[in-house]
Amino acid sequence: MRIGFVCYPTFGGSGVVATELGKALAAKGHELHFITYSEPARMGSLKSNLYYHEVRLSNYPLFDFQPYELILTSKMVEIALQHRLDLLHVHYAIPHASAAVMARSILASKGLDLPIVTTLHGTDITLLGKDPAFEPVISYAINQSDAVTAVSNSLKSDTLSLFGCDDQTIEYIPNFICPKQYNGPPDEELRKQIAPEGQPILTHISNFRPVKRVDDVLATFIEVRRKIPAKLLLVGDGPDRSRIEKTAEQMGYRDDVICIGKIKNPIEPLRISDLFLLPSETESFGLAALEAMASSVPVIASNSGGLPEVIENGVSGFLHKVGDTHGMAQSALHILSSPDRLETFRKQAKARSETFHIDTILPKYQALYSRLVSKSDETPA
Ligand code: GMT
Repeated sequence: MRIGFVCYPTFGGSGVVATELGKALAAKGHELHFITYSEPARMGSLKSNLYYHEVRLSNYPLFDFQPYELILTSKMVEIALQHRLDLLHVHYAIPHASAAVMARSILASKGLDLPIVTTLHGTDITLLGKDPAFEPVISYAINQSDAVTAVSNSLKSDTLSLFGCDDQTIEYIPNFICPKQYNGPPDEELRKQIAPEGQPILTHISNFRPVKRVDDVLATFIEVRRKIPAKLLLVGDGPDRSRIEKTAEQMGYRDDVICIGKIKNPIEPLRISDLFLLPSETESFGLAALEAMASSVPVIASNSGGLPEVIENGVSGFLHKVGDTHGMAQSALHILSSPDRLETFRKQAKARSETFHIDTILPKYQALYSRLVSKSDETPA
């Protein structure tokens, strides 16, 4: 099959899922065309049936704001015609789904029938979907897509209640991991740099947006640190990063809180971690938590959104109410206070992550694509 993929090429979970899915499909012999404004962060080395088409913005002086959606739409049309695509799979509703709906209409006028799959990832529904500035467009694009998938049951039910679609419209296909990527040994040098005296390392990885509640990460860590020696490793960047760094310093934890900023591959810091903290306000799935578990790192998280579908409370980590940093710190101390218990949680986290093995999830996407493509072959042009 020749498949077009549209996603955010950045470090966000939706881009990671799209890139890993595209790479796995290419490895199965499909021809994959990524249509994005820069090369997806996790793309790695190019393979013969994996292509990247850049959406280049115009610098026409009249535009105060670039009409990105229109440029993207035109690029989708161009690539679909040039490579005779069988299907277009867009990740994240805004503006990818609405651009795809328009591209499909243009292509139909040129005799090409191109089914669209839209995968909803979270904030496109839970934050932006509620915003009247976007709601009518998202609603239309979801209802016009040939198939819609959601990465958790929680996101599926949020979408159904926000947009009033019927239950059959949205298929639940969870995110996944490729376990072999996580199996290497920890970098002991790096571990020593972060925690020279072998202190436990608590890690948080995110885009440091308010929805991640990074203040709660710090509050949880400080409560743990008051009881035992420990280090907090912060990975990523975003609006709340410098405030958190300043707060850590003002509270006297400058040497214990290490911020390494954005990195391409989060697996290295995960491999040297003992616990992962994800106290988000909401999280449709929590791919970062799944990646931590795949690296044998138990997770302390909030029990919101799709997180309880990923982390089993008391088994692969612990879940607490949003904002309950005391509970989170107690759970962290409970796990860290016994090496045997930590080892048990590590094994359980790893085992849980394997239920999201790509080999289980990939066939669900392939089945969906086959259904849509065979349906479009039956439809007279
Ligand atoms: O978490 C973010 O803000 C990034 C966002 C994205 O679109 O990349 O992540 C969302 O999609 C991920 C992949 O499906 C999910 O694992 C994250 O839980 C989801 N984020 C939220 O719902 C806040």
